[in-house]
Amino acid sequence: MTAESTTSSVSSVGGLGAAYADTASEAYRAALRVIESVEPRIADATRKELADQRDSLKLIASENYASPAVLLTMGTWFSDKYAEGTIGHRFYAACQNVDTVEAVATEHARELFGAPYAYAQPHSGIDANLVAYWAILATKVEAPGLAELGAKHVNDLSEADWETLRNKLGNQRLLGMSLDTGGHLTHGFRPNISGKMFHQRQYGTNPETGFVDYDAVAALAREFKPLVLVAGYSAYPRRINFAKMREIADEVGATLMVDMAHFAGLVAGKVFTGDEDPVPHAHVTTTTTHKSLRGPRGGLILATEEYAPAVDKGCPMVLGGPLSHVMAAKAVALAEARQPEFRAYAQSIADNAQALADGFTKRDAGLVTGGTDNHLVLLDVTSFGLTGRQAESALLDSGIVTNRNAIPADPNGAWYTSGIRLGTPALTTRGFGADDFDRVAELVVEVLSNTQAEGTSKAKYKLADGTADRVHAAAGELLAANPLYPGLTL
Ligand code: DSN
Repeated sequence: MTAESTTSSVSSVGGLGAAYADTASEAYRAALRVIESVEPRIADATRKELADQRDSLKLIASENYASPAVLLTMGTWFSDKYAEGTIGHRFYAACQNVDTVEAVATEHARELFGAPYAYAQPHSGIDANLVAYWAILATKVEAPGLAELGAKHVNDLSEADWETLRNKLGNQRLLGMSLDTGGHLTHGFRPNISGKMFHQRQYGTNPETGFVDYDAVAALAREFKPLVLVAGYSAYPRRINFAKMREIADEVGATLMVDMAHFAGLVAGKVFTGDEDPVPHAHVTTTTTHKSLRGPRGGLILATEEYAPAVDKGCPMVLGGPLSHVMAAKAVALAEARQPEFRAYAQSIADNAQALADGFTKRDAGLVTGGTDNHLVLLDVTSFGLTGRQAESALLDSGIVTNRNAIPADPNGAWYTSGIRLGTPALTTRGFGADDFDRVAELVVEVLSNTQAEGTSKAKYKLADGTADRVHAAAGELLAANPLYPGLTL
């Protein structure tokens, strides 16, 4: 695909391009005038946030730019409505329009991902994962426990029987990917609630290659016998074979839960298909909607018929009242993701990540696993003599927004780290192509090569004079050629 075709197909979706600029400008100017009349500091911060986002190379792998259609949908009176319960079955009156919103969002989600069931209420990815865990516990532990005790509902149990069942619910096992090899903190990391509510074990990656070793995962699963096997990642630069993960889960009688938050856009855009598409293989799939999927900040769950009834009770089981204004924006974003242009966008995310990885490799910058085949790269900055914290700060001084991230067996721990995670979804939305990402790699290497750690500090650093200004100016050229919300003026 040429850079030109990428740009036009990406920018035609949901008003990201110039065609909608006048209408969006009018809407935002009016909104800012109203906000200004009540709290001018918030109007100012809102204007400044757009200016800052326009003026920096956003490489945070979990961020993106939603369309004005998605953003505008969030600013409505749906925010004022309580709607605990689910479609057609609410604990509040007058939810007829929320029912429409939730029905449209879940219909788009089911059709986009080919899932039997979708749940659009989770407020975030962590909420989605908590609902999923409790839905699995409800299906696999609570329901059979009730049947064994001859009861239909937990409220029918005696104190003693309820205590027995509660102990069973709190005595289950979860196996997920470790944080330092790319897993997420909700996948059984001890400081997170997932590591406290389950007995947990963590699988890692092969220390030589950095890749997931399915035989090692299977061996651990056979020994540990988890109720839940979690697959998915937030900092692993490779694809996962979900068919193999399902085989492992089936062999040990586990439920396979996949957290596809980072790569949902690549699934929606059919870059990940077959064994790499989690939805046909997982019992329950969770995601956020704001990363590569390019929607509003929130969560979403897909499930098989077996788990659907328990997931559907996510509110009030785990969640507070649904954010109906955000569910409405999820519906709009999912409608956008069903357009053919979104497939071109998703393919460009992956092509651009490849170009970014190649750009680092040819400049001798070390990447965890030696490259990427998804939307992110994990740069090992120890070869520059830096911690992730120093590298992140020096890049930020130069107009390049990244986040520090642990690498496998990180000697600097999860706070200072030894890595920088860089993703392509946001700049691909702006229209960046492969040549632009090669230049991004060049600029990142230029900054890191001109940064020195100060003494033994893991945080302090010195950037050679002139580097920040020079790189910021070079980044400005790339940004000007690929404007964010072209034509939108406040
Ligand atoms: N915080 C998100 C990320 O940056 O990957 C995941 O929750």
